[in-house]
Amino acid sequence: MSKQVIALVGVPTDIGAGHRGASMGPEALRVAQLAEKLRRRGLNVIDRGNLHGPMNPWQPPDNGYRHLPEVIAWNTAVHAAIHHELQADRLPIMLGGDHCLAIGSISAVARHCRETGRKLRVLWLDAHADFNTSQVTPSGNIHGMPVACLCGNGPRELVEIGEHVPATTPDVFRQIGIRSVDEGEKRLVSEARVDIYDMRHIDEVGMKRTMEEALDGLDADTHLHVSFDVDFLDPSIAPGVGTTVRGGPGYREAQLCMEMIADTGRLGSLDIVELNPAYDKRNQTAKLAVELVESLFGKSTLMRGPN
Ligand code: EXY
Ligand code: MN
Ligand code: MN
Ligand code: MN
Repeated sequence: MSKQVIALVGVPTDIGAGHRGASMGPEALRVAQLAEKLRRRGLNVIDRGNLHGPMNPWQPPDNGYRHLPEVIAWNTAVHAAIHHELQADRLPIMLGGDHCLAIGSISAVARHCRETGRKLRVLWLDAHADFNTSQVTPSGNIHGMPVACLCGNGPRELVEIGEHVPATTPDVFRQIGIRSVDEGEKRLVSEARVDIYDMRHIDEVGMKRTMEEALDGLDADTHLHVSFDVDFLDPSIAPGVGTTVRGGPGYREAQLCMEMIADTGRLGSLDIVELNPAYDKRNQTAKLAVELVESLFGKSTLMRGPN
């Protein structure tokens, strides 16, 4: 991993969210020195700057979706940019932006895995399952739908972004930290048998065993993608998101989660999404996200090796 180049791709939009402000996420992560901190760890980091797309027209849902044409445009750009970095053997970090953008990034990762004959595993760190459809969504916000879209359940233009339809299947996902799932969405995740490690599971068996379970079965041919929705974290440590849900992992649990992912040596791509500076104080949530990403790239807070 150490020789690999990391490419930061900023995607400044809140097009899929129910609150404005995640569009400022990429800049907040830069202000928190994401690139510099990773470079200090000896990693080679290129910042590609930001992608461009339509502005947020802030309209009500139309046929169960808010801003569908704009969500398609942004995700088409994300798919192309992330696939480009993967083809050049770089490790892309998508700086969101809201979580609808994972449709573009993960469809690109899935396509790259098919092209290179690798297996895909996605760790979905989130308070939410993001498995809604237009029929069951309480909001029409597409950031509540990316996992469903990636598994073929969504509007045709989003489902087809990855060329291969569906882009991927529910069995590649491991969802961790889940504590807010809508009624209709519960039925859908259970029918699709999505592997969900909810907060009750983490409370009962601890983060260590949860991560051992979620990471079980990885091998040398596995590409591990982490989709890190910052609302995964407990709002007491991470207030800078639009969709806080109390009862999430605390600082040490989140660190352990990242450290155990780092230990696998299989991390191939990352999304950092839903960071919303409009809700933050003194950029503390961005700084915490950067600290956790440092752990994801091997900075242990424990005295087990070079820091
Ligand atoms: N499940 C709710 C909805 O679909 O409206 C909330 C979704 C929030 C999605 C966030 C960011 O992960
Ligand atoms: Mn590759
Ligand atoms: Mn999410
Ligand atoms: Mn969420």
